[in-house]
Amino acid sequence: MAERFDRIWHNARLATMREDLPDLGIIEHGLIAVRDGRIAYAGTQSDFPDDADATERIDCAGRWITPGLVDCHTHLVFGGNRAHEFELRLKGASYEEIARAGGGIVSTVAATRTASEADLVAGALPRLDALIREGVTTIEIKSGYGLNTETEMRQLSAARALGRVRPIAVRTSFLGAHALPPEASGDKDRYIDLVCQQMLPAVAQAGLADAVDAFMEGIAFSRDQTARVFEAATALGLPVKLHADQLSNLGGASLAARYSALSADHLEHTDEAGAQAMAAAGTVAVLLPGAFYFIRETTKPPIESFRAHGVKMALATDCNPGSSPLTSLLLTMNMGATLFRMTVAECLAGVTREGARAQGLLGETGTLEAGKWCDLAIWDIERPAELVYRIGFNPLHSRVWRGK
Ligand code: DI6
Ligand code: FE
Repeated sequence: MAERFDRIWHNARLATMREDLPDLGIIEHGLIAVRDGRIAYAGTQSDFPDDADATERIDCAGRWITPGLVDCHTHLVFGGNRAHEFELRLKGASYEEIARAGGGIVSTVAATRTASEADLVAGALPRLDALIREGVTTIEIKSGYGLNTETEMRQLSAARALGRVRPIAVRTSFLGAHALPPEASGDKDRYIDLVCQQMLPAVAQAGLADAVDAFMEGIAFSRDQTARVFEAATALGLPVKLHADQLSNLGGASLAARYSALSADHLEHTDEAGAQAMAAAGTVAVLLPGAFYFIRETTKPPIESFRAHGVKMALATDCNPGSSPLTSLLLTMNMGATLFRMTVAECLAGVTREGARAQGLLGETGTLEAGKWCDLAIWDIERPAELVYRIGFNPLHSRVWRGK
């Protein structure tokens, strides 16, 4: 009896991103079949049974299909914006001057605290829609602009709500240890107590976080304070990740590796030992060229060292109002290639397979393989390099989420 499928895309060129195939895992005369929202077949057209039965057949006319894109590091949900601060910076104002004038991260915290959940969802939707228009099917969204239990939970709840009003998989990360709120009066240790003893248990109890993140930096939290957050997360069974070595090398990469972090992110100042530790722990390097570009950083992440040690590299937007107001993964790939000298294959893997791995979702998405969610991006391009090469051009033909 002929096998039944819900839908078939034929006459397609597949960049499967499969790890067992070289480069992009290209299949020239490819076909994808879906059943119940999962890929039932992704391979050559000639190996697919002729007599297969499908409710719908879509002729791709030779278009390319990649896995739906994954943005594995965003701060998509926040109140207000910081365009005014950007103007002041262009006129020469320093970070300190802006902070003293009520700007910086504290201004986003104030705007987020006064926003309702509906306000936060409405504010994030245009950003989310911009990403969706480029084929993003899975996104990570962090808290970190509430810095008290109530607002952190509202931010995470808004992130979950986004996944209900749009066809996209949302994974949330609790980032209570992002910055010190004004009411903490400079006492970072006491604030970390609050994060570990009150905020994190409440967030975990409500099932609002899929992972726990922290910002380890001179201007944020120390190695010891970060380790305390990681201990608390681990005790609650939540995986960790880290904003590491962005502005200075405090050994963030190796701390993340010690806690088997899903990912360590930014990494501009990571050293050889950090790269080695990440490789041994299987911690993914999430590179964020948008933030590098926007704050005019000049030290690049140690790409050569990551390659040499076999550290997996993902690329993400880091969409946030202060250091990366970026809502394009296509532009992120171009920046990964131009600013960090990543190859086309590395850039494409960075927004698909490795982005999925960085979220612990490689079993569900990130490559075109039977059994995974049928999340696809179908492109009007002649060769995959076009996705990385063009600047500000979106060749997405259509986007498929869970087979639809
Ligand atoms: N790293 C950054 O660059 C941003 N957060 C972080 O952890 C800055 C966030 C902001 O300025 O709003
Ligand atoms: Fe970030």
